[in-house]
Amino acid sequence: MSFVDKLRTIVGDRGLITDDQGKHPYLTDWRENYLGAALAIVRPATTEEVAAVVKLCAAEKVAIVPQGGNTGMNGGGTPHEDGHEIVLSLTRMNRILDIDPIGYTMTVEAGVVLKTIQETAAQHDRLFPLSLGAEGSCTIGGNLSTNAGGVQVLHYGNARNLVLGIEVVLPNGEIWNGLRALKKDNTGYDLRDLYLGAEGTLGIITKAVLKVWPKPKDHATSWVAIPSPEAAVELLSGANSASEDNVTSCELMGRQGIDLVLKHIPAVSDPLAERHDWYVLMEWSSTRPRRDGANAAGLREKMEGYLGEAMEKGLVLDAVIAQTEAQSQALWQLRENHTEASKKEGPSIKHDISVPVSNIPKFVIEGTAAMKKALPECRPVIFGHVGDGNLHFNCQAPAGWGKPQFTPHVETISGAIYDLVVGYGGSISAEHGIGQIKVDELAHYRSKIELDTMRTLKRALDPRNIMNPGKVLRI
Ligand code: FAD
Ligand code: 2HG
Ligand code: ZN
Repeated sequence: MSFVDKLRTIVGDRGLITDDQGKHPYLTDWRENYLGAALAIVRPATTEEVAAVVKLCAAEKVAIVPQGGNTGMNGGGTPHEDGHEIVLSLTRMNRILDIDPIGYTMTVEAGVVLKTIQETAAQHDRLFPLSLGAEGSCTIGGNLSTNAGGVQVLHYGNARNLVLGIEVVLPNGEIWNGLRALKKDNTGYDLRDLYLGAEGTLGIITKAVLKVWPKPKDHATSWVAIPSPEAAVELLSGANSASEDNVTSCELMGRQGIDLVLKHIPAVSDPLAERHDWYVLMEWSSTRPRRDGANAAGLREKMEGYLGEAMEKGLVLDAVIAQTEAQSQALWQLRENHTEASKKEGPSIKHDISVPVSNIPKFVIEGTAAMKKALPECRPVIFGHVGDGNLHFNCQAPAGWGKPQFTPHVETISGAIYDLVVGYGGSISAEHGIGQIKVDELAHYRSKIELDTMRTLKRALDPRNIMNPGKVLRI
C-alpha cells in the first residue's frame, strides 16, 4: 500500500487532500513569501488520528509540518519545496470541550479559531484575553505554538501565560496528556513550557486547558495624537496609576502606517482633523460596572481627566475618547489593519523587535536613521505594543518597488536593525517566532550555549528530526 493510501486508512477521504488545487492554500504562507510542496495535506479529526499519522510518518521517515490557521508571519507552517513532507492541519479539531466559569478554565481542541474561544468565554461572562488582528482565522494551537502576543499582553501576558495544561502528540506518536487545570504544579521539569513557542518542532499540540478572566464591564478607548514616542512611554507610565492599574492596551503608531490604512482599507477614517506624526491607541478596562446618568462615573471620565492633564504637560496634542462600542471598534480598525494595508501596498520587511520599554524613544530615533542609511528611499512603518517594548519596526519598500528590486537590500537593512536591537539587550523576534525566515538570524544572535542547549533538546525529543525540520533551528 502506498504511503498516501496508508494515510487514507487513518483519516479517511474527508481528512486527506492530495489534488494540487486543494493543496495550494496550505502550501503558501499568509505573506506569500514561500511556496512549498507536500505529499498530502492531512486533516485528522481526533488526537488518536493525529497519533496514528505521526506513528506512520515516524516509521516511514516522512517529516510533518503542523499547521493551524496559517496566519503565521515567518513561514513556520509552510512545507519546504522538495515535496517530501506532509502538512498536518489541525483545523478539523475545532471543538470546545468544556467551559468552567467557576474554575475560570476552558478546555479546547487545538484547531479552534481564536475568535470562537473569545466568544465562548463572553457567553459565560468571562474573558479570554488573547487578541490580535488575525483572531478570525488563527487557531489556539498556532497561538500556543508561536506563544503569540497581541494587544493585551501588558495586562494579561502572552499566550504562555493564558494556558494551564496541554495535550501533545510526541514525535514517536505517543500522546502526552498534560491537560492539567492546575495553577500550581512543581513536579519536576515543566514539559508544558517546552512546547509553547516551539513552532511545531517538538510535537503537535492537540488540546489545551486555557485560563479565562472576569469579563470587563467598563471600557474606555482613546485615540491620542502625541509629539513623540517618548511621550507615549511617559503617557503610559502615568496611565498605570491614573487608571488604577486598568490599562489593557497601549499601541503606538507612526503616521506612515495610518496613511497606508487610510489608503487601502475601505470605511476607515482619520478621527482627528489634523495630521500628526505619532499616535497612541489606549484602552482601559475594568470589571467594575460604570454608572451612567447624572452620577456618571467610570473609566471614560477618568481617562478624560488624565488626558486633559497630559495635554497641559505637552504629552498630548489632541485626542478623542470613544463614546460608544462602535466608535471604539472604529479606532481599533485603524490599528488592526496595519498588517493588511502594508501587504496591499507591496513588499516589506517585518522587524518584530523588543527592547526595554524606556529605551523605545532612543531606539526609534536610531533605528529610523539606520534604516534610512541602509536604503534612503525606504519607508519606515513603525507601530506596535509599546507597553511591552515590542515594536513592529517594519520597512516598507520604496513606492512602486516589487520584490525583485527590494530583496537585495533586505540583509543590509535587517542587519542594521538587529545589530541595534541586540545592542539594547533586545529581541529579534518578540512575538512572531522564528519559522524559516529568521533561522539564520537566530543562529547569529543567540549565544552558542543557548543554541547548543536548544539542539540538545530537539535531538533528544525528536531524534528522527521529523517534526517541522528546518524551522527555528538547523540541526
Ligand atoms: P500557523 O500559522 O498555522 O502556524 C504557526 C506555527 O505554529 C507554525 O510553525 C506551525 O507549524 C505551528 N503550529 C500550528 N499549530 C500547531 C499545533 N497545533 N501544534 C504544534 N505546532 C503548531 N502574532 C502575534 O503574536 N501578535 C499579533 O498581534 C499578531 N497579529 C497578526 C495580525 C495579522 C493580520 C496576521 C495575519 C498575523 C498576526 N500575527 C500576530 C501572527 C499569527 O496570527 C500568530 O502567530 C498566530 O498565533 C498563528 O496562529 P495560526 O493558527 O495561524 O498558526
Ligand atoms: C500586529 O501587532 C501583528 O498587528 C502584525 O503582530 C505586525 O504586520 C506586522 O508586522
Ligand atoms: Zn504585534
